[in-house]
Amino acid sequence: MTRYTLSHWGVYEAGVDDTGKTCLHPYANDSDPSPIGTYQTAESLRALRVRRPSVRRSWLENGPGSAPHLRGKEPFVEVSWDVALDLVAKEIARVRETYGNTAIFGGAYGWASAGRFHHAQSQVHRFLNCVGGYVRHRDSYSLGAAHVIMPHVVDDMDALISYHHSWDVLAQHTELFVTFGGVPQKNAQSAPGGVGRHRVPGGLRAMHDAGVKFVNIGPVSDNLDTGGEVEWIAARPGTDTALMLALAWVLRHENLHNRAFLASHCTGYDEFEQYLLGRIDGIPKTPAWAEPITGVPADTITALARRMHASRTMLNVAWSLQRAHHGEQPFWMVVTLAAMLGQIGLPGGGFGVGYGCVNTLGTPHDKLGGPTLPQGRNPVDAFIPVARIADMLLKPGEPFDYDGKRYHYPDTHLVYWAGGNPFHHHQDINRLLHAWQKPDTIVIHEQSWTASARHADVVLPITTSLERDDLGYASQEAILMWMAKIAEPVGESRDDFTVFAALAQRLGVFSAFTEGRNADQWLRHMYEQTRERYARADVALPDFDTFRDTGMVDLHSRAQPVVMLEAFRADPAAAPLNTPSGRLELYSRQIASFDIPDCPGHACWLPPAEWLGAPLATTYPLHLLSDQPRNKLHSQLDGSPYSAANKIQGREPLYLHPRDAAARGIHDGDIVEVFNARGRCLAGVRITDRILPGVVRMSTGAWYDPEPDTGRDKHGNPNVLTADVPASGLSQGCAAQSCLVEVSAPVANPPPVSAFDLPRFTTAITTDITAATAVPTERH
Ligand SMILES: Nc1nc2c(c(=O)[nH]1)N[C@H]1C(S)=C(S)[C@@H](COP(=O)(O)OP(=O)(O)OC[C@H]3O[C@@H](n4cnc5c(=O)[nH]c(N)nc54)[C@H](O)[C@@H]3O)O[C@H]1N2
Ligand SMILES: Nc1nc2c(c(=O)[nH]1)N[C@H]1C(S)=C(S)[C@@H](COP(=O)(O)OP(=O)(O)OC[C@H]3O[C@@H](n4cnc5c(=O)[nH]c(N)nc54)[C@H](O)[C@@H]3O)O[C@H]1N2
Ligand SMILES: [Mo]
Repeated sequence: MTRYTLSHWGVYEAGVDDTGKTCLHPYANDSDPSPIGTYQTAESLRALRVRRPSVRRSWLENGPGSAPHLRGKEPFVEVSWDVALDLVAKEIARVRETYGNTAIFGGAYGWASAGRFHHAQSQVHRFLNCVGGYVRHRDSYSLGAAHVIMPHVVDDMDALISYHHSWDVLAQHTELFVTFGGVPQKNAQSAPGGVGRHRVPGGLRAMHDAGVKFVNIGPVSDNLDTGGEVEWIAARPGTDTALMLALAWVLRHENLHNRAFLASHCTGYDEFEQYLLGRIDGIPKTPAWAEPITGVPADTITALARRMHASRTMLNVAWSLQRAHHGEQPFWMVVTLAAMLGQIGLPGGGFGVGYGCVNTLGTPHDKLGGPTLPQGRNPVDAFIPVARIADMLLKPGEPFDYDGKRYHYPDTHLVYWAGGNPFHHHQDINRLLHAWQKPDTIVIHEQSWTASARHADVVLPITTSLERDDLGYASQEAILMWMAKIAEPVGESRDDFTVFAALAQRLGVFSAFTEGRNADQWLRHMYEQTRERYARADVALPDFDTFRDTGMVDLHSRAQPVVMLEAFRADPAAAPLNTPSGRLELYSRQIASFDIPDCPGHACWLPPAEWLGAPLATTYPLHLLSDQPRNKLHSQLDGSPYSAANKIQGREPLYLHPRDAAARGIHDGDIVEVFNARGRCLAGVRITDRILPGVVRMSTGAWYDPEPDTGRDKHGNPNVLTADVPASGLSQGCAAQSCLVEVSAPVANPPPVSAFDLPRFTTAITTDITAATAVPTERH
């Protein structure tokens, strides 16, 4: 019997290595498996696990709110599960009774692990709903700006992602593929909830073999590998909108824009054209105008616009473009430009929003949906746009705008996190550190001693997906999996469900939370529900026991070519879009009516606060891209040998151009300090000519490792440098890519990295732990 596991990096089969230890082999039917996932069993990761419930010493001894400035600095005390659960239950009850449920932030953003039942976010949300609700988050770090702008313009992002042209359609019909930000295969290794088969490398190869021409626009050229020639147009980061405007201007000027399509399928082209031609601000958006902004010669822009018109052209933007100040604009503009070309809805033409950013885009599979754990109803209305966490903590009661409405930040006393790592994902960690002192209590469920665990008051040890049975279903990956337990839990770790069930017991909501089922019964129940639903869609699934014994249902043979927006093209009245007009909105009355200065009613060029053309560039002359890491997923598995192999003297690599290296006396392999007014970190140098001069790139994911006295990060976490500012007042999305820095000369004798040393433990001074932990009264 084969035992499988599903992870964000793909399907793996459990095996045994030469030494008799459990190991993972890639799924035989995956032609381009990711190596990342095979390292899940690495010994070095085991060493980083949280083994027992741990409580920060001051919090344990003096109660909630004690010495919050010592979070991340003082030792932990290991306690028994009973003591930890009593403490947490008591604190939840106290915060509810004293301040109400709006004082509980349960946003708990993060990718956690694949698996539909042991899905950390569903578990924490379901539990908090059972105890009266919590403040939630909206949108994601991935697509903060896009989630808010795109429903106004074409459709919501989740829907859009689900119906991109499939790779076979691109290979067959596309002639010219123009992408802003590449088609990064390093990113397509992953998809939230798992990958069935990695289809991006093969998809790109097939396009190349079919003769498709590729143009890659952006500050780096190492993000598009087709096996053949790719034309790289080096452009400054954050300037894609200006470049697209100039392309649009050429189409309009040379009368190459598709007037019929603009009239039949779009609304608001005329308003946009006024801006394009300079009738509003006096500035026609010509190639000559765009050249000094983007660094791309005007002739190159003109020639590309003509080629785009003459070919079946697919335009693509990476998600990174919108993870920036004014990040709504490139996404709105790519739709506008594609609308002017008039090929939207034709096979292989139009626009894509993120081919390669995860494996999902271009899938030929239908959206059947997988098993889900119901989260219940949240009686609390308050929410925050996900990336406004530090603002929420620092500014209780203050207003914020979101999608045209005004809301207020709640007053947070308890932060409850499960399945994410804010000290990895949030911008401007030094600001976050300050904000992190506000709550009385921070509880986190974690597998490993991440920076977020180290900065919590109560850390509850959680199993990995290898240590529990689960159901796996990766959206549109055509695979339904029995994720078999293949290892024993490390230390005293428990799964999130078991922890929440024990807390629910203490808080008098056990039956509401569990519905009388244990984990095994939930798996059976969720599978049966899925089986019934699939039966209604004429997909026969085996009975539960057969499914569990075979390990997976592979629905790959159901693949069908997908032509994006085909029905809308054929008849926009019969198949309207989900926008107010039912059409592509190149000018949005609704957005214009919001009257937001940093997001007007049509796509436009708004310089970011930080870019190479900003006044600040005289002080910090390098644009830092903090992209997604090749050898891990965010901070997950950073302690693995695979991630370690990519480091330089144990630090995250900083890629920079030979010219910028020479100007600073830097050589490949040196350790340097990267800095700006917000923070400083060390990094290892990689010199490359596949990056634009003036731009440096350091991937996210290195575990935050501050020097105690200076706060300088020793390991290379770019979020000590990035700005915690919103993309705009429309979306409040994460704007990590708009960031200027300077890089020092080589640092002699850099201090050793200690990110993977365990935190300090001590025994409590007070031995009377039970006195502090009287169980709260049961409430029903
Ligand atoms: N500068 C910069 N910052 C960025 C980005 C960027 O491009 N630049 N990208 C942003 C983006 S797009 C994202 S999505 C975020 C990602 O940020 P996160 O999703 O927060 O990052 P992860 O490292 O995946 O954190 C997941 C955590 O969940 C834990 N975990 C795994 N499984 C379980 C489980 O079953 N239960 C529990 N309780 N815990 C579990 C893991 O140990 C890990 O610590 O980062 C954002 N930050
Ligand atoms: N291996 C791995 N895969 C991942 C992840 C991971 O951590 N590891 N994270 C996953 C997640 S959560 C997400 S949201 C996606 C993110 O997907 P993206 O947001 O698209 O990923 P990035 O790697 O940040 O950026 C993609 C490319 O855009 C380039 N770029 C950056 N800024 C600009 C710009 O202004 N203009 C242009 N033209 N190009 C620019 C970057 O250098 C990079 O090569 O990746 C997913 N895939
Ligand atoms: Mo993301």
